[in-house]
Amino acid sequence: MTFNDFMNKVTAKNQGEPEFLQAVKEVVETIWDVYVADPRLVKANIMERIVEPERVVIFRVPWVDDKGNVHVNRGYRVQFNSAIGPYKGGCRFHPSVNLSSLKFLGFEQIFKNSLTTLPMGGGKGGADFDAKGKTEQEMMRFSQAFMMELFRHLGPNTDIPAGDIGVSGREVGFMFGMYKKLKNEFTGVFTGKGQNWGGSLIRPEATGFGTVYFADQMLKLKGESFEGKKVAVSGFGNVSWGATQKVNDLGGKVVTLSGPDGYIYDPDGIKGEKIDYMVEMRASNNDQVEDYAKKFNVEFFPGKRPWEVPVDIAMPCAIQNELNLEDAKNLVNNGAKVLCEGANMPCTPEAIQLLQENKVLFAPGKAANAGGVATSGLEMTQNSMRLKWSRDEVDEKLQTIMIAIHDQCVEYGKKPDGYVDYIKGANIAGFVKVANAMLDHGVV
Ligand code: NDP
Ligand code: 2IT
Repeated sequence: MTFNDFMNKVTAKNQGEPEFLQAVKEVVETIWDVYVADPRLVKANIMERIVEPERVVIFRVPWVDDKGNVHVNRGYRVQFNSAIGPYKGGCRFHPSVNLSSLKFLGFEQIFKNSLTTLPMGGGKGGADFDAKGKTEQEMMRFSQAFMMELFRHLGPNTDIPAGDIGVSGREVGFMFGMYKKLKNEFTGVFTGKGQNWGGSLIRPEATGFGTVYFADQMLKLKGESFEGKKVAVSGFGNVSWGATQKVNDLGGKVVTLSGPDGYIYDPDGIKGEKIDYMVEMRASNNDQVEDYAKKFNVEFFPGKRPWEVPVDIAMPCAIQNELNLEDAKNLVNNGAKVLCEGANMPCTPEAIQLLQENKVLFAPGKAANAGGVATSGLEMTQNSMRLKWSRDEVDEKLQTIMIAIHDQCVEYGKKPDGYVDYIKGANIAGFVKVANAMLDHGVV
């Protein structure tokens, strides 16, 4: 079978799932040569098996709002691959959630989790629920209703969810509480838990910190550092918040944030109380970054994305396909040197191609944002051992893991001219481990 035959078959089988097909194509085109060079993998038909989820659960989530109106949302859990460990991946509450977006996220999670060096399989879940304008009581009732079905599919050795867009510590608390009640047992079945009930220090910051540690490795390879660099960040949620803190720690300056409403430009840099304000904005369920512009008296650009601002480093940290060809052209023309994805698949394929052609160092989310799930893995380890590591211990382990991921990307992605194709490197390194585990397990 050729790569084109393979993609035609997958496309025919997954009609109406554009994000999933986008993710599959990006992975498979970079690993195809490695795959066909190993007759054991081809004989076991690993490629067709790895793009098929082991299981997808779709369920009704009925809930009652504060006025007594009954609503119904659709809940999902995609249990994609358990070859190297139990299913592991976040839950997303966002109106854009559908089977395609969760299959793309679950698929990416397989390779990301493999790269972390920890024993975690790939999964993802969520619901097409819009948190905008919801009260805390409504968030609780929805989270509980979601868990009333999902609980039966989870377990500390089966499937361990976490947060993602629209699901932060508060929602994890509501879901964990309902899980504990229904199962009548206290197990670390979620990660991103509160510090008093099994959570790991650094987990809230981990995705953003990890992305910056990864970008720092990319810069080091060029003999550079974050010191004095201007950085554009998108989003204003969990990942953007952690990334902004760590860029400051390393001597860089974050000058943008964005929301669905537009972006803000803060030439003085987002630091100190401004970073704390991000948490407030995120928790308000207000859906707009314009509040930042009003509070700190900076410029707001409605309906625009931050990639038109001249910066050295771009870190998209909001949502899939938020950075397109036109944005990539702006970044290249303005001299950006590094693009490191904090979100999952935020750049379109056309944008990535242009960035790579222009030798901008480009790191895909599955490598660069793996610090979140890696620290989830560390949370699971602490839960199993029934102890808690210090902030420094977790941070040190996170840094070691991000360096290991970077090393794997360089090992498999370095070209003869020295340019590192991080996409290729991440995909091959992530794939080889999972594919070999699938071979070992026979046809299951
Ligand atoms: P959050 O919900 O905390 O933040 C998402 C942010 O992006 C919100 O501020 C949201 O605004 C904003 N946003 C949504 N749509 C757009 C848009 N079209 N343009 C600009 N901003 C937008 O989620 P996270 O920070 O947890 O997740 C962000 C990304 O990082 C996602 O791709 C996620 O999959 C990925 N990720 C998250 C990890 C984690 O540990 N949390 C780990 C690895 C990856 P609003 O709320 O107003 O919609
Ligand atoms: O996309 C991701 O890696 C996450 N949302 C975190 C998953 C996790 O299980 O910590």
